[in-house]
Amino acid sequence: MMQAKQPEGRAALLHKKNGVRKLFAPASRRAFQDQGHPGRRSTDESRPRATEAARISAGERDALIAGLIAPSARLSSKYFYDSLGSRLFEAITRLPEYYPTRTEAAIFARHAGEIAQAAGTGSTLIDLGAGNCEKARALFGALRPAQYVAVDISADYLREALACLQHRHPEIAMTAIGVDMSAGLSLPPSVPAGKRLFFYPGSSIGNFMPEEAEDFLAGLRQQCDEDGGLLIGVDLVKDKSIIDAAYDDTLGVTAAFNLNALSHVNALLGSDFDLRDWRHCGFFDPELSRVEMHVETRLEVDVTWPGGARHFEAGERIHTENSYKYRLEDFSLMLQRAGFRNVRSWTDQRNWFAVCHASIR
Ligand code: AVI
Repeated sequence: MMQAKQPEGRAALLHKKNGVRKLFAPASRRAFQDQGHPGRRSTDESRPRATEAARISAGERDALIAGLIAPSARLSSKYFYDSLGSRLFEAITRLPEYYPTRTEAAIFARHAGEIAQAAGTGSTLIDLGAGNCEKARALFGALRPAQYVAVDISADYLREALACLQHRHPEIAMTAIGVDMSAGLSLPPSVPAGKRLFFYPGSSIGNFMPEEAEDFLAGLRQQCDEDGGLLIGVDLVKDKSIIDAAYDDTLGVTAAFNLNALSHVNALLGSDFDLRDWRHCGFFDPELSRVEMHVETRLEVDVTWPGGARHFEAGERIHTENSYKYRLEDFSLMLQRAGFRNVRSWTDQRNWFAVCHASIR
């Protein structure tokens, strides 16, 4: 569903769509008793209960509650990205342990010329999950896009970032689209059909289940004319200790990012998750080739929201995210199954991360 045009001018065509992400595989559960928090903390009136239950559709609310009350509780990773969550994610990207962002940036910097040769110049650069728009901005010099379309779930954050970028690059036409891409992406008619270069950096593709990832890529393929293409970053399989550290950092920023999803849910649902009752849990599962993130109760708790409630045992988890790590050969095959051709890839010296370009013809 499209929203009305925003008043801020070129950089502010915002569209919003409430989509429901397919749910992830059931989270594992384990019995756990935290010695530091014995006994049970029950809900009480002294806890803050957020009342900003306005920005959620009935369908999204139902899906959210269905996840919370499922035997293995789950929460879509889209709930990470309220305004604070987007800033916490930005902080994650600067952590010493979180290698993907700086590794990818180094690949872009080192191979910008070859990437531009493969991708061409003068295209409509469609930045999926644009965030602060920094990654695309760094490529403006090499790719020289005619138009820049920034897409992100956090519309407020995007609007700020794009307003600033438009000021610095008045020569590039810019459009912001606030949309939950996990439900699929449909671009407004103002985005030219020809010469579309989809830009999907950061290994966000890893946050889809593999079959969903392939569908998503095939959907992008459908939205390209023959002269279109895709420039995408993907995190590669590597030693577990490196990945574990990236998703459970010493400063606790990833923990804050994960737990903040519960605050966001409180604001949307009017629920009373008390963040003091929950801890962060993030680890790489080599068998499934994915990082799993969960929030886990420190003790037995009851969570309530208008019209419903859920009891959680001590040590019970809510599965909040998967982040798949690929072997480059497998990812290249996935691109081809999705309908892309001429896959070219660039990696760092340690083979930790890959940037791929693929075309249509
Ligand atoms: C956005 N996405 C690619 C990040 C990732 O690495 O899967 C999200 C994230 N979750 C924890 N840290 C970062």
